[in-house]
Amino acid sequence: KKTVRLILGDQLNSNHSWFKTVDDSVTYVMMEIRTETDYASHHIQKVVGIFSAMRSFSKELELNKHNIIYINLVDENNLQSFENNIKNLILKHNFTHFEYQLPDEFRVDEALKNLSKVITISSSIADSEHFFTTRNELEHFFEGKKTFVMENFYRMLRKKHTVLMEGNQPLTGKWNYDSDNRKKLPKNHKPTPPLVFNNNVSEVLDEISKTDIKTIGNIDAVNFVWPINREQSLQLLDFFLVECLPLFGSYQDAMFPNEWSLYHSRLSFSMNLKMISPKEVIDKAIKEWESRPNEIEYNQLEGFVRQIIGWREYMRGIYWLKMPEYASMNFFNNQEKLPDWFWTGNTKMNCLKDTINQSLNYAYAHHIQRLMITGNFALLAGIHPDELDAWYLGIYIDAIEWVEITNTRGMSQFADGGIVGTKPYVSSASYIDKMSHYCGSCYYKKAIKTGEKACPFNSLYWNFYDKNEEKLGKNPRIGMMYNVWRKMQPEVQVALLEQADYYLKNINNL
Ligand code: FAD
Ligand code: DLZ
Ligand code: SF4
Repeated sequence: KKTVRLILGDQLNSNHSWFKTVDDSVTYVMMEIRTETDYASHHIQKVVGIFSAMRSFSKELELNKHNIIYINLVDENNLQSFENNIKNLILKHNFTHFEYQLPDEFRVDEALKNLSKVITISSSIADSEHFFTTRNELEHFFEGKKTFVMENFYRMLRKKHTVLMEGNQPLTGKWNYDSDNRKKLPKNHKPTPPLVFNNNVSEVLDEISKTDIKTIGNIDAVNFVWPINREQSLQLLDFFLVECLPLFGSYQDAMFPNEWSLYHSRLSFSMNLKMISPKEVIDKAIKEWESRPNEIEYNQLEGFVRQIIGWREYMRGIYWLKMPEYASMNFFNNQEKLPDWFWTGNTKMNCLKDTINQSLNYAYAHHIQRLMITGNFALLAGIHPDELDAWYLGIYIDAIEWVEITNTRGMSQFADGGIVGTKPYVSSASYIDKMSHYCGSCYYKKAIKTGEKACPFNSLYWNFYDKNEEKLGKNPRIGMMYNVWRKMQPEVQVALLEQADYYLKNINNL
């Protein structure tokens, strides 16, 4: 028996049982290919980061004496797709068995299932041994239910995996600390500067530059900031635990100009590529909290654990339950194009300028920027969810479809009509001002609703509710907003709608 095992670019899990023993009859294969670089206009840091991490992983396997074939992007005999390269290798090396790990993306899953059917050798599938849940666990959990409440799924997983439990009860008796975790950053507070890695990735960048791969964003190839192997990922985790965890929850929803990561962990890239596992991240966070009882309050820890064991697993479950239909859902029937400045940051709106510029510079924005700045604006402006998915799938270093699309179409755009969220996340300037320091230095005025320099979020907000009344009016969580809207004088309503209309017609000049 001669086995070939495929490792995808987001399966860099060195603790996988595949690697426990060295078997000379097994050959691993990894490949840098155009089907993967071209399904979105990826940020250059995303392509460089993934390739660098893949190369580093393959070297590690080699050092551990595993047989490995690594196909470089520019290799002459690279056939540029999983299917064609695998077929070619089977012929060339006379492999008799093909194995792969469950992919996390629907498209790749279909492609590999299909490949297994068309090749003449046998094949088998292994689990990726990364998540707390299986693909279908969420589906079973919510069987027969009309709604999919994240909180319930999260609580079940806390119990099932005995995370922060005291018998059958949550530690402290309380499950949810969200209400403690919504503070604005004090004006003079200087957050800890983020740990960055000064990786030299010029070689990878040069090879990509030789091709016609379309990328977006900026890169410093001699000081590449992202972790590109397990060791650096663990360093980033340690840095987070020591420096950021004590304030993680408090400032989870805070935004500050030119502060691109605040107290966030930036571990999504490492976790999504499986260089580190969610279990080890959570276990270490709990240990840290136990060892520094006077410094780390429980709400900070619970806020972090809920993101990983809660939101991350939940989104994966929704993805496998709802794909492929999910990718074409458009509840509001939004049809507009993304404004040009989403690709340049060239807008006078300070919150959007800061969020987009940092996304172009670092391939990263933290959750509330993605949700309440770019996502919020796009929903208010009626942007087509396809346009937005393409943007989010390209621009962020951690963007893999299973977690990108559920957050974008679901949580942020409500395009799924309320599977992931109970109401659309939209706001006027007042929320943005409450959570950030963007408005003070903005060209637009946060308190003005119509007329010159009126903040666009204000009129677009009411325009959104007005336009979607048929779809939202009956939602009990939104009814209050409609009461406010209906109580406004007709001339005030008209002025707001005219202002919104003007901004939408001139969207590229905002
Ligand atoms: P932290 O704030 O430090 O949180 C810790 C970890 O919790 C993250 O690393 C992540 O693994 C997990 N997490 C937190 N929130 C979520 C969430 N909503 N869904 C799933 N996991 C979560 N996350 C991605 O990993 N890839 C994406 O492509 C992606 N696209 C998004 C698009 C939109 C419109 C929105 C609103 C959110 C998106 N998210 C995505 C979720 C979240 O914003 C990122 O996981 C987070 O910002 C990553 O930064 P961090 O590691 O510093 O997170
Ligand atoms: C995102 C990405 C990119 C840009 N390039 C590659 C690649 O060349 N080879 C590869 O194996 N994987 C790549 N990936 C990640 C894949 O798209 C990812 O494995 C699938 O989305 C499965 O989740
Ligand atoms: Fe953003 Fe409006 Fe505040 Fe400017 S005033 S930063 S556009 S919310």
